Amino acid sequence: MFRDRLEKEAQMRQSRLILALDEPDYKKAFTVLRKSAKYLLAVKLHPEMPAIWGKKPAQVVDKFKQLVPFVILDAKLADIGSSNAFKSEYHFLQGYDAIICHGFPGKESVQAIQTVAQSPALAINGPRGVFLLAAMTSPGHLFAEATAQKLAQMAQELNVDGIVAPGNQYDLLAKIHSFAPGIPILSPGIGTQGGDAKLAAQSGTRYAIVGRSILSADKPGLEARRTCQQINDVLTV
Ligand code: O7E
Repeated sequence: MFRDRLEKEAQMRQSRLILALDEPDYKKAFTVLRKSAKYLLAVKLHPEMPAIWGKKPAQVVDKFKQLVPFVILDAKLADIGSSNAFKSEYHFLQGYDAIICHGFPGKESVQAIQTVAQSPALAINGPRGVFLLAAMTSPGHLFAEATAQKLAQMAQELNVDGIVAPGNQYDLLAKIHSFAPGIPILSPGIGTQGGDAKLAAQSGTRYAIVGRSILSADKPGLEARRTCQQINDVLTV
């Protein structure tokens, strides 16, 4: 499974840090990536970023993969199965290693992406990954605990590669972890959105997704190293 590749690489690289490269200036984005790459397991991109940078997605993915093992697409797919299937196929063909999707359209919609991710043509170098979002970091989000519980249980049942859950809401995070103990959690919300890497890791986060606190640091490499170390202090790598 993709999550085994992710875990193996995390241990080899001694990093569980994923950089959210939300920077519209390509030159700046690439400089931050270059300076922090040594401390990163992956980069997370929104689907719009290559176009914002005036580049083709496959070109961006190829270039970034010379610096980090994985490029994850934050597509937050939330459609019916047949649409999720062709959208995810398009994205995987650009070289992305894993895709993030919503679970609220139902099991079949997530399974449609998993089927594409595991198809022999795409999984030639190992299966691609599917991460399911169970709750969000944003203030006033509508993922009540009961909803997050259902989404986490769905993630466990479908045996997805990971769950996305908020690194700035430790109680909810811990509950999601308890509802799907077998599925690793990837957490945004650390740094600028108030979450603390150590507390998140203690509450169930296995991989941290961090953007602005690294992107806006005077020394992004040092900030990436610091965040990477904070997570490693809690989780043995
Ligand atoms: O706050 P930052 O700058 O560290 O960036 C966080 C990133 O995580 C940013 O790209 C945002 O779009 C994303 N994110 C959240 O902030 N909250 C969520 O609940 C979910 C995500 C996300 O990445 O979803 C898929 C992983």
